[in-house]
This record gives sequence, structure tokens and C-alpha cells, in this order.
Amino acid sequence: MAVILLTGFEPFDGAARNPSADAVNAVAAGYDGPHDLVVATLPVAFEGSARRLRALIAQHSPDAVIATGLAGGSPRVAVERVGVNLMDARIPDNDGAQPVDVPSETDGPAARFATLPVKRIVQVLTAHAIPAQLSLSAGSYVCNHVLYTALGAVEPGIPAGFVHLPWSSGTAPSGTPHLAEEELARAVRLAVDHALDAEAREPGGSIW
Ligand code: PCA
Repeated sequence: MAVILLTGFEPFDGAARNPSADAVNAVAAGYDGPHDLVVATLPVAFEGSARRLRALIAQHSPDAVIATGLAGGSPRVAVERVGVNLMDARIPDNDGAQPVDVPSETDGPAARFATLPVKRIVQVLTAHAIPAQLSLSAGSYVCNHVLYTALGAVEPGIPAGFVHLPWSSGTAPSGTPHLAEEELARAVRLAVDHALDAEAREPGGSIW
């Protein structure tokens, strides 16, 4: 049985909830698929999130890693293509740390590409009428740090990546874009279901 590590994040920046934790917990609660799903909520802290993620990977040796987090303001589910070796925090993390212009890993490469089948996942979400897109930047806060860390921590050949979620209907500050809670959970479930698929490679190379 394939082990899939699926993570969300705790609330941050004064919010009461983080829709990513709600979504991964909803997926875990209703999971009836063929994989062994390991679900965790990471702290929104540079050091703590990386430590926890590395420990989870070491403990469970997952066959795929899908981290999720909130991209407040986004109207769509965004499947991240790349994590950059940069921590540049606009606000302090939940431990009060606010690194500025600091690499995630001192001697690490400038960037690491996600190894999940990102185009395939966007295609599947779109086919299920869930607003979704590829994204070329996960920012420079804790989500990007977790993506970069995950890609460096997994064994070679293990798909890993990050899915940014919009606010959910129940958590969105007024006036911000949001999707229904069930839709976010369905998006995450579809990412789990297709994490081990082959990447979608069209003749010509682009899905756009
Ligand atoms: N979103 C933040 C960190 C935690 C989360 O859910 C980010 O995009 O970096």
C-alpha cells in the first residue's frame, strides 16, 4: 500500500482557522481510497514546520508528499511548480521569527521543482470544475519553505509538492475570494488520488 503524506497548516496572521488544515482533516475523515494516508497539521513556523516535516518523512517513508496551505486572496487552487531557496517573511511566523533574505538551506540549490505531476493534477481539478491553475511561485514565507524542504528531504523519485488553497466560505474575511469547504476538500482528495499518476505531457509540451 502506498503511503501518502498530506499536510495542512495551523492558523496564522490572526486568523481563527486555516482552510488547509480543515481540508486535509476532511479528506482524512472521509478517506476510502487505496492508499495509507498520513495526515498532519504543521506549525506556521519556519524552523518548526521543517523539523516536523522532516520527522514525518523519516518516520513514514512516504511514497508521495502533498503539502497544502492557504493563499489568502487567491480565487483558485494553485498547484505549485517550484520552491525557492529563500525565506523573506512579510510578517513574523507563529514563533515570532521573521527571516529576511535568508536561504532555507545554506548550501542548497537556488530552487527545486515540484515532483508531483502538477499538470496532471491541474487537468484533473479543471475536469472536475474546480478552479485551478499552475503557479510559478509559492511566495517566500513558510509555505515555500515547506515545499523547498520537502523536495530536499524525500528520497529520489518520490513525488512531492505543494497545493495552495483559497479561503473557504466559512473562513474568508469579507470581500475575499473563496471556495466552498467541500470543494477545497475535493481538490485535496483529487490531488491525493492522482499524486502517483504519470505527469501529463501533451505533444508540444504545454497544457495551456
Ligand atoms: N500559508 C502561508 C503559511 C501558512 C499558510 O497556510 C504561506 O503561504 O506561506
